[in-house]
Amino acid sequence: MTLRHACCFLVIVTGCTRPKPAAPTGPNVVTITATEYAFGAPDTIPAGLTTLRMLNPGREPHQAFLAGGQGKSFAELEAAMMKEGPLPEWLTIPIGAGVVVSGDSSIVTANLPPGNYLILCFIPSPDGTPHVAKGMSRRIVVTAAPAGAVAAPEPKADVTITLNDYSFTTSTPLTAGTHTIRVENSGPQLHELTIERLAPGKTVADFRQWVASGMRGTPPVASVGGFAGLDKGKVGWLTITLTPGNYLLNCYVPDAKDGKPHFVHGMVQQITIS
Ligand SMILES: [Cu+2]
Repeated sequence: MTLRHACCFLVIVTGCTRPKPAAPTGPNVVTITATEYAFGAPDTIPAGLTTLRMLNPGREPHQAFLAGGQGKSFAELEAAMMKEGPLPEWLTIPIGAGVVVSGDSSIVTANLPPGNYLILCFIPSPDGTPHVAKGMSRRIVVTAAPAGAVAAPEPKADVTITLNDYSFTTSTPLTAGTHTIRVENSGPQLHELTIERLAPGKTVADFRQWVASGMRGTPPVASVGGFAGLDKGKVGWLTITLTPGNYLLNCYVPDAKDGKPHFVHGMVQQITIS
């Protein structure tokens, strides 16, 4: 064997035995920090199964959801998200941390397709202005996963909540403690899962009455977290710790047809956690 041949041989052998890229043991973890009125986040993240760790060191409650659309520019996304009424048909929200109160945090997981996204917060300030109008919008690019990348295993869930037009279906009653909830949107449109604690003595009827009165005065509910936005046919995971009490499962997404929040169409359900 000549030296040249030996080299080729070595190259071939090395090529054959090069280990395959190791399968990730879990989702890619991305930290988003929400304050008044801005997000701290990376500019670019890879596509694939992603966990958003949302921290709120601010004073007001915040949310953080990713809004995109296939082939859409940042300018197109920004113009669409500042408009009121029904959301554009092309809009996609693959992941989002529901309302997180001051000093709290949230963990949500979902598969992120590549594209341009805005990280957004629509929670209103005490003056009624949604945070997005105060500048709470940040661009983030999700880049395509490298060829041959191995998908991370899905989180293990102990309960499934299915979102429908216009209801929630829970596979097994929620109990006190920490749960990873598998959230499935069976469509036919975008929905969300917001978990709200009812104030002592209050019921879903008080919530409806509060809405009917223009949401004035002390709200009968306080959000404890949720999965903000989930495209139809998609699945996400919400890890949350719940304490005993009366709660609402709620959806505030504006309807695709009339622009009214989904709870107006009946997508609000009272549950008791013990
Ligand atoms: Cu909904």
